[in-house]
Amino acid sequence: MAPRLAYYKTRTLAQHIRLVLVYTGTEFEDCHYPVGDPPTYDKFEWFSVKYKLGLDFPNLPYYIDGDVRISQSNAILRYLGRKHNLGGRSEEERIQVDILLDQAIDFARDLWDVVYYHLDRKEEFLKQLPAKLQQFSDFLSDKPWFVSRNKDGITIADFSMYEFLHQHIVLEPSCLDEFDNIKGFMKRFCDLPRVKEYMASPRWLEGPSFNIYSQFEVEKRKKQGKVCQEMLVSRAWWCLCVGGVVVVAAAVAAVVGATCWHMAYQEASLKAAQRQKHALRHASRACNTCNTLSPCHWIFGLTWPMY
Ligand SMILES: N[C@@H](CCC(=O)N[C@@H](CS)C(=O)NCC(=O)O)C(=O)O
Repeated sequence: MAPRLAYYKTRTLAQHIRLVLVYTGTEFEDCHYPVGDPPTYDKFEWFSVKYKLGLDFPNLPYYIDGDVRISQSNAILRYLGRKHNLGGRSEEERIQVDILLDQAIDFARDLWDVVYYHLDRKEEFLKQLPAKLQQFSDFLSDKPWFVSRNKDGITIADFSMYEFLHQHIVLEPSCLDEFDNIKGFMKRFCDLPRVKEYMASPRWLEGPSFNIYSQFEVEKRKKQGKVCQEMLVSRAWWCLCVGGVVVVAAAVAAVVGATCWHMAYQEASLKAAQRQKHALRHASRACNTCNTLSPCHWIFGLTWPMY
């Protein structure tokens, strides 16, 4: 069975892993857990299996290949790096790969903080971005890849760097303008034959880079007028639900009321009929003379039916 990489239908923390799998020619199931519509963004499908997958620390992304079950994106990357010899070829390279993997995650996390929760801090974030990019640019220097001087020396760190740099471009398309060596790296990466083929295929997930509930994506939809539509649809949906509940409750109340009334009516009719019958029987047993059930009836009327 093909290994499975699971995440949402989003790039954020899984695209660099997808790219490693593609680059290494690994057949894999690209599993996307759905995220529901606004305003709830329901993740029911993921939460219904989260604790049933045999993962020690259930999370997304996860990677399952037979008995190998891994969560934590960098752990997945390191596993694939070891498996496909993409983790650095010397101790010095391996150290640099490790540093870069964590540096790349820190770099991306600052971005996610803005695009997911604090879009109002975008300007402040962009002011600080060139200094961070300068560090990466200095580290890359004139090498083809972030760690290796060898043109065949791509490592898992390059996949993280490509993807997280790209996510910065999504927020600010001009952010790499001043960094020619990083732009060269981005182009070199996209020109890798398997990557190029993947990017032209229907399997390629061009976007969204950030999940649909991130402030960045919500803003984008607002600009396209979609949020208004979503709000209308969601309100219409709530009205429909509430209306439905009211109608069902009214129908139940009507049925219960009618049944109670019918039973009460039947009971009253029955009682009236019984009273009438009782009166008739009483009349037929009453003494013609005294018109009462006097003790003489107990003596002379034993054959009369008893009440
Ligand atoms: N440190 C973890 C972070 C994983 C994480 O936060 N995943 C988010 C999506 S980016 C999620 O929705 N996880 C599912 C969950 O918390 O149940 C990693 O690098 O894999």
